[in-house]
Amino acid sequence: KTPASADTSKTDTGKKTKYLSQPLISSIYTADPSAHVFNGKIYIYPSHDINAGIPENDNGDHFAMRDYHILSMDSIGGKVTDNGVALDIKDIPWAGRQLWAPDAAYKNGTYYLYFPVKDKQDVFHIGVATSANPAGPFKAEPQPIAGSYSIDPAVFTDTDGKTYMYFGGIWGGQLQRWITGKYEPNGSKTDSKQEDAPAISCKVALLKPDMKNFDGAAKNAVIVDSLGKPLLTKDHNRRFFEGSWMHKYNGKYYLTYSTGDTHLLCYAIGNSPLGPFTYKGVFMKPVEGWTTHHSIIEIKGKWYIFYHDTQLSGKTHLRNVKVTTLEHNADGSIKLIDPFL
Ligand code: FUB
Repeated sequence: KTPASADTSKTDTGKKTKYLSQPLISSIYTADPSAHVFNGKIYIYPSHDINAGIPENDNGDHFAMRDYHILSMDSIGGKVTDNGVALDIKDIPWAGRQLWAPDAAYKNGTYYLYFPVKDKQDVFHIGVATSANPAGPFKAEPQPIAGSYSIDPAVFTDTDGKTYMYFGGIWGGQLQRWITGKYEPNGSKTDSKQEDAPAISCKVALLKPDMKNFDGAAKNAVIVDSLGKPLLTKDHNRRFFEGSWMHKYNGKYYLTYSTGDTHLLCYAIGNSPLGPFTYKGVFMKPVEGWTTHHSIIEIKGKWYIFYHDTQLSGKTHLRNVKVTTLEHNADGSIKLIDPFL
């Protein structure tokens, strides 16, 4: 394993390149960082990557994570604490395998950890666990959230107090197998395969006040082009793949997401948390490693993006989380971030 102090690596072009920022911790591998500020402290809810010895494939079987560790820090640049195991797959009654990217929320004295995991039939659903402490340990509910499916929950509470969950991911995330509303075990392994049809949308569901249930069925968070037409399946540089996040800036709703096989982080802006969202552009170039997954938060008037790459391991399933600044331009666009200097 490369020491955390190393700041160079070979890129695809074979050129030695400096990274924009350094891993937040090197004692364990972490990915998919969902950051929040609770009680004035920064908490990061990441995946905990491990080497399970499973060969890489397009289904993501090599991402065979088994628990979560929550990281915390008093300020950006401050000491990072690993708070130990917050939830173990063995304590989730319905779980089969693969604890993927989580997120968290707070309401009325309780912290909620939302997590995707495959059930015992190998179908991804999203579960919820609760704790009185933002760093856990968390206790999982006995069943997944009714009506939930696929991966990558991102939970956003609007200024009116309503909370929404954005979720979904195609390919290994199985979203393409839910097109009919029920799981098709023999459905496509990648996308819809209908290149000229609208791309599969990220999903959005309003949460009930108990934070443990959807208030009605999840809807499509549709991403449209500048003419108002939905992006198409073949538009791999712009269409949604996985890893959504929502932040509100100057009254507008920014849906940010990964394009997966083209490795970009893009943003689309809407006037409502339910969309539609108009595609605006790329805001982060590809990181080192296949996956790219982020969260965006505001701390004391400054905006930050938490993201991951594979600086420490050089292996796509052994990632490390990072943070850097994110800037909105005066016109509401987001300044393009290059993860390399
Ligand atoms: O960590 C497993 C998966 O990789 C996540 O769910 C995706 O967003 C990608 O980062």
